[in-house]
Amino acid sequence: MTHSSATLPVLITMPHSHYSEKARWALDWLSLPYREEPHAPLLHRFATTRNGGRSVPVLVHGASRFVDSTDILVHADAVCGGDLLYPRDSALRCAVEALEERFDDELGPHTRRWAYAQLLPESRLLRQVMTRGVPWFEAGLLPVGMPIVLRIVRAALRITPESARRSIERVHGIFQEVDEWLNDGRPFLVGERFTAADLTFAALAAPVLFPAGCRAAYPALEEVPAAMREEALLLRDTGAGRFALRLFSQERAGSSAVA
Ligand SMILES: N[C@@H](CCC(=O)N[C@@H](CS)C(=O)NCC(=O)O)C(=O)O
Repeated sequence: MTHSSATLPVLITMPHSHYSEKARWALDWLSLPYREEPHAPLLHRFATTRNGGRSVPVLVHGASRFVDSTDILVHADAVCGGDLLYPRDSALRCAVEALEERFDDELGPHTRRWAYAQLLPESRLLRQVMTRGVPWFEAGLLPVGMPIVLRIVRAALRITPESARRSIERVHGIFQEVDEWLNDGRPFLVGERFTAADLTFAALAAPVLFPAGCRAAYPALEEVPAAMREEALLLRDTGAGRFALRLFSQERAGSSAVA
């Protein structure tokens, strides 16, 4: 597929966002060329609201705007001919959509809350990952804006030691469920091949696994607080954790992003 720069889809992201990694992975996996436009937190709102959204990712494709990661995957799959991330078979497609929604609504918010709770005291480390690839003036503003960003994140995600503990318990619960599904030896969550359900599970589990191959900006596992590192190693060593790491190593190869 050829795209002139005028029709090249633009993916608006934040460097450390796992929902952005979900959309980025889908575009890469489908080999759909796009240009990524990463923004620093808070400043991302100038780009997203201009395009009718709030959160990242947002995909701008010609005259169309997709302001939710699932809508981006569905659109990209259709543009590439369909029956790729979403099976054409309606029963299989329903199963994929149900799992994607479940991971979007439960797994994503809980991995994010727990990861932020561990990293909020590590302001320097967070600033490094939050500015990777963003415009220079946004990177320059973030040191000044960091205290307010951290305060907003803590309030918006209702982060307390107690809520962080509940979130990691919920993550363990979902991992256990996925372990049980995989126990029958199935290679993927739905059907015989990689789908949006697998991709969504692995991308949204990334903040607790730090997988090799993940293109969201994360600190190296050696740099994070010891308690976070130990939890990540524990989760990596579960059936669901190993499954997510395998998906990153087998299904997250090339990038179709255009510089
Ligand atoms: N349902 C949305 C959730 C996206 C989301 O929560 N994005 C976060 C980053 S991981 C965000 O942009 N938060 C800041 C904001 O809402 O302005 C999707 O799937 O795209």
